[in-house]
Amino acid sequence: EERVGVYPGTFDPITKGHMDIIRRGLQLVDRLVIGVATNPSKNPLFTLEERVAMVRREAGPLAREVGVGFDVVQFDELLMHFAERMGARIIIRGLRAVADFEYEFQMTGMNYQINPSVETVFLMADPRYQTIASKLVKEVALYGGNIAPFVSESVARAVGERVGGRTH
Ligand code: COD
Repeated sequence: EERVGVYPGTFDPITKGHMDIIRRGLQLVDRLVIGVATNPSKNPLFTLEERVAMVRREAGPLAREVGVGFDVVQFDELLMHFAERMGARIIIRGLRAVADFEYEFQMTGMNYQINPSVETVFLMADPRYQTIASKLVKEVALYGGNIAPFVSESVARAVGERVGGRTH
């Protein structure tokens, strides 16, 4: 049986932290579905279509490299319903420092009650990428800071154009 994993997120925008989790996640499954959530409550900088395209462009080559099945799919429903639709038994999440823990703990606990047959797996990024957060990337760009250490060149360009800050 094919082992399918879903890595869900907002990816506004996709960072080197996300990429590191994707690289690790690809080692654990036969097929990885990256679920890009609409997440209107986060008031995203990029549209859903833009985020899906960015994730596909950034992460597609990684998946091809390791030869794992790969899909980027948008979703606007309960994560557990999305996972069921994708035939996934594994949810992959990244865990940063203590701040993430409470939120991830609550979500995983509730998701488990919604569907106990889906297991959530937490992965830690390489220390170089552990502190990267999409929200702060946007803030740094807004004030004209250099975001090159945190996102790919092409994402940096897209963020720079969107916020009208300098990209360096
Ligand atoms: N290092 C390690 N991990 C990282 C890093 C980093 N530098 N940066 C991000 N991550 C991890 C995050 O911890 C997260 O696990 C994942 O990457 C994605 O991050 P984001 O910020 O893009 O995505 P989130 O956290 O906004 O995604 C939230 C969901 C969309 C998954 C959530 O809102 C959801 O499930 N929505 C659907 C509705 C639902 O089911 N709600 C009820 C939940 S109980």
